[in-house]
Amino acid sequence: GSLEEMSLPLYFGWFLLSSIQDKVRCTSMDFLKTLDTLEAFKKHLIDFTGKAEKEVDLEQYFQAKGTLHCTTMFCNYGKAEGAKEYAQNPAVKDLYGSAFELSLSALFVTPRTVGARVSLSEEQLLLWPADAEKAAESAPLPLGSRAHVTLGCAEGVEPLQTGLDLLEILALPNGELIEEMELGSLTYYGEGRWLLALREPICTPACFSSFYD
Ligand code: 2AM
Repeated sequence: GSLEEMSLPLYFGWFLLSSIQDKVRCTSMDFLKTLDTLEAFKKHLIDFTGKAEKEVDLEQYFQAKGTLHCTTMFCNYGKAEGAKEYAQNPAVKDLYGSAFELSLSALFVTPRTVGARVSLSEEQLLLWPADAEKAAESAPLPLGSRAHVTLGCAEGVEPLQTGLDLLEILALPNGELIEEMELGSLTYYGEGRWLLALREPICTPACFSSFYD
């Protein structure tokens, strides 16, 4: 490709401040630890193990992937559709390198991924690609629905899956409210899909930037 194509990153996104990354990782580990012990979770273990009687250690089940971030646009060094247009968007240019406050409003777990849902502000939505939610197989979801931080993936699962899992959960009409936990209310959506809506969203400083491997 041309030099211009070469200069596009693997992805753009908000990168969580490193001191907050530890806090977010701890919160998610605590959640996994608690989830693991719930009778309701044990009842649906087969979703994770494929076998009814087998045990699962959720903390071991998921592998962490690099620095915590919320991808806005996966550019694949210019090979992804719309990458160049995104990089040329005035909002992207203007806000590149700026600090933001991200609000993590929920944690979710599926047999494939664990992640945090990010609730975007109006200004943050300026950096969100118009077609990110297109991947949803359901009726269209509101702009920004897919915004998330990947916290871990099961063996052999690509991080790309986390956003798809979130879209899938959000497209389901209503889950089964399991219990009110200290962190928030826990809902089960079938097929091993769990969502914890946080009572207090986690607010975290994050820098809008890009990543080159
Ligand atoms: P994630 O945003 O769900 O964590 C590098 O692979 C980063 O780009 C990861 O953070 C990954 O997933 C994201 N990513 C990879 N492929 C993608 C795609 N096709 N669409 C959107 N995001 C993607």
